Amino acid sequence: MTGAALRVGVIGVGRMGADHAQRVAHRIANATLVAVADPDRVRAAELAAQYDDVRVFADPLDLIADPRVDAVLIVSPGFVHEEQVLACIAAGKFVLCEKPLTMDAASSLRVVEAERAGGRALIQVGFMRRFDPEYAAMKAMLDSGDLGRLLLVHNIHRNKDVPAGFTSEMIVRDSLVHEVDVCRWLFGEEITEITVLSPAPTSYAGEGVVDPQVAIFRMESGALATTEVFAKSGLGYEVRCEASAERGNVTVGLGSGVFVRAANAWGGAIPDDFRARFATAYDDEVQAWVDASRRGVVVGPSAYDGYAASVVCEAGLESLASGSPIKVVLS
Ligand code: ISE
Repeated sequence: MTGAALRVGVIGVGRMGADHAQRVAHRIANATLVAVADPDRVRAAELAAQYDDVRVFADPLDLIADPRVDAVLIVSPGFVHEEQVLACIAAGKFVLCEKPLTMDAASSLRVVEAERAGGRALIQVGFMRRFDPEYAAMKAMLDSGDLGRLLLVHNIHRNKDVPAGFTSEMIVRDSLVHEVDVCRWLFGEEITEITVLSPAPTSYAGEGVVDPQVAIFRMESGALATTEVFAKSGLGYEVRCEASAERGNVTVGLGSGVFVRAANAWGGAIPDDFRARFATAYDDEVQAWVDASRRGVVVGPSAYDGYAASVVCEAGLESLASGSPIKVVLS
């Protein structure tokens, strides 16, 4: 591509789709928001009306096929990702697909194979924590070797609340999937076994929902990682990670940036949700995607990373149902 801005179409106009549309329109260099698509055409039109010259499609496949769209940001629900990502591959368009890549291992593998068959990497998966400045600094610190070998990782992932209908399976596939990627990335190894335990549920848990959950990953080297994943913690959005290595440890997500003393209390604010906590990570992720797409390459989490996370989550769901450790087998 030449010096022209990347013409981006956004599929899905829910809260994260609207957030990404705003980002592309106002905060990302060398990109233009040119189209939005959603089966809820009215909502899509309302979003488009906030910007100049943004076309509206009810059918996402029409947006993908539009020759005036160079690259596609998929922010639709996971169960339609496979069809949409495959259409982007067929159209030869770069795509940033929000997690999960697809709903299960078999469909994620189909995506990986379709991309390979096309002979060209086109897919980045939206594991934005890799772009968060704190997570990136932790990764660099661990990779420097100064702290010795990484032995243990402890993650905390708490949502204040989740939309109605958020199931136990979604806690694994939509929330825990981030820690699956974080651990594969920090260790630079695959997860070989997953156990998902069901602690006593919060009384605010949805009907029949296992909330919170505790996941244990066994890594190839034998190292372990733990994650508390909580859908309705009630408090605020909290994501922390502590990595314990042979000669020290690194913690991110303490949120100790701004310290306030007021109203007989001291401390700082806890954000309501991930859009605020990870705003910089999302900006940097989308900018990296735009820059790479303009150069004709893919950076960041790949389709294979999305596939590996799907395999781990599928095993995690089996473990959630049985309470037993489940081996993770990648093709
Ligand atoms: C949500 O879908 C996200 O992707 C957030 O990053 C995650 O923290 C949250 O748990 C998910 O529900």
